[in-house]
Amino acid sequence: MKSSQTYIDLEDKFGAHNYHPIPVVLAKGAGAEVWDVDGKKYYDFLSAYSAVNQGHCHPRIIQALTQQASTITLTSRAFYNNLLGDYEKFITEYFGYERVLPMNTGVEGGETAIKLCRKWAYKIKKVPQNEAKIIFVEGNFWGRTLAAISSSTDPSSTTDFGPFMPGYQIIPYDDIPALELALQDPNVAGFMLEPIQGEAGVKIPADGYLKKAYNLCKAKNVLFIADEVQTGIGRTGKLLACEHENVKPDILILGKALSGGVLPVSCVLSSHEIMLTIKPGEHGSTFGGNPLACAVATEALKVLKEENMIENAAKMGDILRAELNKLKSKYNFIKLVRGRGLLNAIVIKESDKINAWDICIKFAENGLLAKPTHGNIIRFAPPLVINEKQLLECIAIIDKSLSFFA
Ligand code: IF1
Repeated sequence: MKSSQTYIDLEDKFGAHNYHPIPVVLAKGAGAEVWDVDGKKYYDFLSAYSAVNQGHCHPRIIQALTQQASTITLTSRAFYNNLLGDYEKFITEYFGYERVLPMNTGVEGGETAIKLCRKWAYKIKKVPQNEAKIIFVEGNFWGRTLAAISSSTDPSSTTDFGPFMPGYQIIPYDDIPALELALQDPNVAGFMLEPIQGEAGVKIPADGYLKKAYNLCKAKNVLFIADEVQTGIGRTGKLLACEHENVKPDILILGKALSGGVLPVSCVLSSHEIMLTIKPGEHGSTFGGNPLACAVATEALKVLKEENMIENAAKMGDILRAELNKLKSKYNFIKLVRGRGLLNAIVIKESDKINAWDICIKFAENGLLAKPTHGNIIRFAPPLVINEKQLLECIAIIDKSLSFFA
């Protein structure tokens, strides 16, 4: 059997160096737990960046996968397949939208949303050709393509990758007056944001921000585009994070947990009016809407509701934050605890003695996997299937690990 270091060395030697992982080599997963190549067990507090909300290798999703995989996997959209129509009916009813456009990765969902918004701007809103503008907020993250990084304010995403996409305006996050000002431009077609910023460090806007922003967009005939790739599908204790403020986006982007982390599956949901502005041949993808993805996504959405994962996320999230707040009183280097449902983070007061990376290494030693973001923030986002007993075990691991730095 190869040692962990052998696998790490192979990646180091033959792979691109575009990641800096925690030095743990995972080989198996089930529910909220994963095992490394030596058989050591960990609780997964990242959930593959919220893609495995339904837990690792959920038996029903894997059953749907294997059954469909041995029947037919990919037909392309040059022909119809016998799953796509049922899936489209199912997912639109599930989220309360009229139409869906299936894609694969989250970033393609974002690209699709922006193309739809621009098309709508020219065809329906009658913005002059090539003048349509999309507003983004500072700290946004929606992937790594050139269109996505063109809206980024993070130098590690943008440096030496220019030139960038025109037609964007970036305003401060959680700032209603800034949005009001930006919306004075009649060529604004859309406002795109994450209802809770993930990559920025689980940043929750002030109460009422989403609702006010939505109403301002409506008043100016501007599309409200929600990137719920990370926040959606039960993660925050509601099916969608926008539901916390009763906002229904004009365009909704989903990805990650749409497949339970089994395959890259994403989609954009919207209305007849917006969706039908794109005509045959104007947008698509080889794998989008493939039968395997349809089978997997349908089952992933079914288990989420049938196994009450959304309610569990709300309940476990409340317990997790209550316990983390107790630890905050115990360890003065924890500056802040924040989150909703099972999308949470702690902010570390860094010093020459303490940093988030070392804390995560200690967590891993003690059997819990988490990853720092933006230096001093640690995200806590276990699969939504975690139970109370497991969660309390995790709190004990976190406590024990933090005590090492006290
Ligand atoms: C990486 C973070 C998470 C996303 C939102 C779209 C996408 C993402 C809100 C694109 C992707 C990722 C990608 C991952 C790290 C990651 C991430 F650390 F950056 F903040 F999830 F928390 N919209 N998020 O968060 O989806 O194309 O990747 O399927 O390694 O870059 P994708």
